[in-house]
This record gives sequence, C-alpha cells and structure tokens, in this order.
Amino acid sequence: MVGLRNHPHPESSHMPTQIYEGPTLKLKHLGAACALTVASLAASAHEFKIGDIKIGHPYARTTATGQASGGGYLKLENKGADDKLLSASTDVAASVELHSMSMEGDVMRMRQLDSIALPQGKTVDLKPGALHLMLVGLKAPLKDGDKFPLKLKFEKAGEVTVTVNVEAGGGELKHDMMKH
Ligand SMILES: [Cu+2]
Repeated sequence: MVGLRNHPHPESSHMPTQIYEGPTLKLKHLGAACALTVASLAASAHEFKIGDIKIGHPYARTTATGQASGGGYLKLENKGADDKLLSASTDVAASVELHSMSMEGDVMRMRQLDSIALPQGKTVDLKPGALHLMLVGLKAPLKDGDKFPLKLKFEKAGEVTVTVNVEAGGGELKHDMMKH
C-alpha cells in the first residue's frame, strides 16, 4: 500500500497538498489497493497440490465461436517418486486428450498419448507447441477471464480438481503491464 501512494494517480493533480486522512479517504485508498491486488492475483500464477505433485498455473487460451477444441496448459512438478498423468476431464469439453506436439520437417504434428510421464524430481511443462492438454468438443467458446474446473488423474498421487484460467493470446504482455 505504501507503493501505491507513490504510484502516479490521475486524481493526484486535483488533490490539495495537505490532504485530510479521514476515514472516508482511507477507505477509498483501501478499496483501490484491494482492487489492484485482486487483479494482479488473477493474472499471476496460481497453483495446486496433490501428494508430491505441484500443479502450476493451469490456463487455457480463448477460442473462437465454433472452434471445436482448445489447448490446456500447466506445469507439473513432481517432488516424489516417478508418477504419471493418466487422464484429465472437464465439464466444458466432451473429453480431454493428452497430446504431444513436435515439428517433423516443416510439419507440426500432434499425437495423442496414453499418459504423460512425470519423473521423480522433474518439472514437466505443458505449454503451447509442446506437451499439452487438448480440450475436445468444447460446449461453448472459452472467453478471456473465464475459469473452469479440470480434474487431473495421476497414477500414484490420485485425483485433484484444479481451476483453469482462460487467457487471451498475448496474455504475457498483459501480465507485464500489470507489474508496478
Ligand atoms: Cu493437441
């Protein structure tokens, strides 16, 4: 909140130098600070945990109307013994497939996998252009700011439901703009 005071504020030029720090004014500042905190939390990393598996920042890209499928991304950090991601499911799509993506010559190929190996002590990054979740048979377009539950099933760690944030392409730029 101290940082907020130093932040350029559109109203600051209209404020007298000596301001009355009464309850009303303080409340107003608190409100602004809270709004900022919520906004930056929503945009930055969120994570989940099941057993020895940490699931970092699950997100999906927005999809256009009529688009049948969309990508889902997250980080899987395994602090325990070897494990496997066996499957995933969500209410927003008919099914969720585990995919790999790789370049073969100049052709981008996606393959459906039976599972994704999570070796002991390693982090597996599901990201655009690499391993990812494919939401197949989307029931409605994914809109920027939407959130939906996704159930992940691990061979050893068991099942966990995480929240997926829907982000527009170029979300990274937005994150940077949020930094103060
Ligand atoms: Cu795919």
